[in-house]
Amino acid sequence: MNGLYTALMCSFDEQGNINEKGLREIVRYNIDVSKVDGLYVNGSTGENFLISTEAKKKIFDIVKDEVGDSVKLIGQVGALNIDEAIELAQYATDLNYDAISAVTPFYYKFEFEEIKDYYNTILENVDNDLIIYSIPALTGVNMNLEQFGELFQNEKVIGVKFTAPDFFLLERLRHAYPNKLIYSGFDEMLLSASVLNIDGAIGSTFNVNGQRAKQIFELAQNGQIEEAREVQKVTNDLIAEILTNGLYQTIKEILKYKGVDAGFCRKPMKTLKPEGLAKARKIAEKYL
Ligand code: NGF
Repeated sequence: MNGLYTALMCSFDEQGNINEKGLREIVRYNIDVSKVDGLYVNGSTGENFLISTEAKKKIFDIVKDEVGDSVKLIGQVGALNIDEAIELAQYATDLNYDAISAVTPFYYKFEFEEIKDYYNTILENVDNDLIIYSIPALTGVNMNLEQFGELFQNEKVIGVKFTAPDFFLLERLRHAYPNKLIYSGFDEMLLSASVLNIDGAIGSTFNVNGQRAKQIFELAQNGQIEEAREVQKVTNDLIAEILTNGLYQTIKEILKYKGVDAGFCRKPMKTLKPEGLAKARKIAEKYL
């Protein structure tokens, strides 16, 4: 399960329906061009929290059908409705997803014991391994070293997608849990996380910048830090421009520039105006 995983985008039409052809093209681009090691399906980048349970299942189906066993698949199933999370966990498992992942429950300020119960309940109902999806900036859920340790006591919790700029905690986790998988979640911090000996990374910008991300990770693993720093610098120039123009919308426009039918984002995400579209094209021409 080591390596680089694209947090997969989904192609939607202007009404917000899944564009199956476009989704298959995004998958192929990631595998054939970016050559990532795996896909993280129905995460934030997949606009998971904006779509129905049926749509999530359909995306799991299409991606598995397109990928077969060629790369690893992690299915994000986390939901505030725990029955939905279990249903999706079972669904992805039946499709032979290599692991499931679940975002920490958010919105209500859950106590840690409730969060632990959420993960253990999902895992009691499914025969698969789970990766915790920790993204405090979006969920408001901050867990400390001891709390991660408590979640890791469940053997089926095999790791964490660590999307936070807390390198002290990341280093402590790596040191304390050498046998758990740690994936970095912020693409702009990939090198900094890689030198701490993470097992891989999961990122949205890998949809278009996967080759550079792989270089950063591999160079860092080989101790070629100067070279990795240069690639991270270009990557961060790219990410900075993407972020100022609209993260997911711009990645989709770059994919379109590359000939991939990446479609639109679902409401309430905005549609880029002509200036934004022109800017996205300029970014694509400059970096990709
Ligand atoms: O998009 C976000 C939201 N984070 C992603 C990634 O952590 C999300 C990150 O790649 C993800 O993996 C998922 O789809 O579940 C950023 O987009 C990137 O570093 C640019 O800031 O924060």
